[in-house]
Amino acid sequence: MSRLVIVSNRVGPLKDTGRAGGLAVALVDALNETGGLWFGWSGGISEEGTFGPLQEGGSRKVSMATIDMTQADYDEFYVGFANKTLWPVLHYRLDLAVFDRRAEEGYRRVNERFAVRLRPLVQSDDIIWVHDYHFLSLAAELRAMDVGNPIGFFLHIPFPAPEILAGLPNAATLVRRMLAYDVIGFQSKRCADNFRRFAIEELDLVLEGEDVLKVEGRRVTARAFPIGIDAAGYSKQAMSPEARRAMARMEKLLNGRQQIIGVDRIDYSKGLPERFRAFERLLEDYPENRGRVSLMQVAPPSRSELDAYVEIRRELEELTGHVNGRFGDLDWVPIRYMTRSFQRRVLAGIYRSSRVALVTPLRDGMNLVAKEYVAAQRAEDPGVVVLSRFAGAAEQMPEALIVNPHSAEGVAASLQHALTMSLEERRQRWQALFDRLCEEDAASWARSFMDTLRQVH
Ligand code: GDG
Repeated sequence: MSRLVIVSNRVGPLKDTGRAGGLAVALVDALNETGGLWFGWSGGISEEGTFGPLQEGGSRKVSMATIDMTQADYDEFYVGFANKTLWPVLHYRLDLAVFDRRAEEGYRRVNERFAVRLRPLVQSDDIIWVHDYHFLSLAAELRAMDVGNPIGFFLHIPFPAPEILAGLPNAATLVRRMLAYDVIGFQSKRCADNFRRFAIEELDLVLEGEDVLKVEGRRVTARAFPIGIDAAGYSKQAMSPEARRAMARMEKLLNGRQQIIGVDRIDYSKGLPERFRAFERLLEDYPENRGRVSLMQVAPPSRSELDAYVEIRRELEELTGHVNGRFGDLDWVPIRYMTRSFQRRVLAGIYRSSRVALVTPLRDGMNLVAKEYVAAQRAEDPGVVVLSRFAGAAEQMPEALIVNPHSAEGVAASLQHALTMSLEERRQRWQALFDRLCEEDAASWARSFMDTLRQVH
C-alpha cells in the first residue's frame, strides 16, 4: 500500500502524552498502518525560517520532518491571515476579520515555501493528506512543481455559506486554488454543500453526480467526512485510576449536587459568554436549581496574542463574578471557571462526574468535546448532552438536546429538561449516541478519507 504523507501546521506527538488531542492519535494510527511521513512547522522561529535545516525525528515506521518560520512568517501567515482572517471568516465572523494585503501575501509565501521543502521528500507513489485552514493553497503550489501524487485536504473548521465567504476579498482565488486537491473533506454535509455552492455560484463550475466538481477536465470530490474519536479507547480512559481519583475528588466537592460541564479552548467561536448567560437564565427561570446545580467551565487559553481573545477572557471573568456574586451561597458557587488544562484521563473523569455537558459553540467544525463526553459516561447512569445546532456534531448526534446557542431562554429550558430527564430516557438517548460513536470512530474516519483519495485519483 502507498505511503502516507501528512501535512499539518503542528505535527505529532507520535507517543500519547496524555495532553494531545484525539486527532493526533488518529493520525498516528493511520501513519503507523502504512508507514509514513508527517511534515509541518517545528513551532520554532528563526532567522533562516523556512530556508533553515529540516528537523527530522520519528519512529521506525513514521518519520517526522519540520521546519522553522521567520518572525515575519509567523506574524503574517499564522497570526495574520490564518488566525485574524480565515479563522473569523470561516466561523461566520466577518465583523472580527482583518483584511490585510501583507498577511495575504505572507500566507501565499509560506504555503509556497512549505511546498518547496516538502517536494524532495515526496516519493512517486505516496498519497498526501493536508490538514486545515493553514494550507488551503499547498496543493496548488505542489502541482506547480509537478507533483502528480493524489493530494487530499481536510478542513477541521467550518466552511461558511457562500454569502459569508464572498465577504473575503480574495475568496474566489483561494477557493480556485483549493481545487488543486483531488479530495476536499469537510466535517459536515452542510459545509461540503456550502463549498460546492460557492464553486457553482461564484466560479461557474459544474457538478457531476452528488459531490464531484468538474474542473478543467479534472474531477474534484468535495464531501463530508465527519471526524470521529477513539470511542472505545476514551471509554477506557474514563475508568483509569487517574479518572477515578478525579471523580472521587469531585464527588466530595459536589456532595450530591449536579454538575454541568463545559470544556473549550477560550475562543469567540465557542459561545462562552452566551453559555454563562444561559446558565444564569436557568437559575432565574428555574429557581429550584439554586444551590443544587453548578456549571464547571474548563477553558484553557489559546492564541492569547490576539486582541479578540484577550477581550473574551475579560468578559468571562466579569460574567463569572456577576453570576457568582448574584446567586452564590455559603456552601455553593454557581460557576467554577478555570483557565487551565487537565490531563486527558482527568478530563474523562470530570466528564463522567457531570450530569450534563453544555456544548454551545456559535460555530464549530465538529466539536470533539460532545463526543468525548458521551464516550466517558456510565452505561447504567449516563448524562445528557445539550448541543448547539451550529456544531458539526449536531448532524451526527440528533439524540442530544439540540439548542440555539443565541437563545438564553431556549438553552435554559433544555438544561432544565436535561437535569430532570428520567433515567430511562437518558439511557435510550445515550445508547444511540454511543453506538454511532463506536461505528463512526477516528479510525473509520481516516480510513474512509484515504480510501476515497486512493480511488478517485
Ligand atoms: C478544531 C475544530 C474540530 C480541551 N481542554 C483540554 C483538552 N481539550 C481537548 C478536548 C478536545 C479538544 O481539546 C478540543 O476539540 P474541539 O473539537 O472541541 O475544538 P477545537 O480545538 O476548536 O478543534 C473543531 C476539531 O478541530 C477536530 O477536527 O472538532 O470543530 O474547531 O479533544 O478534549 N484536552 C486536555 N486537557 C484540557 O484541559 N488534555
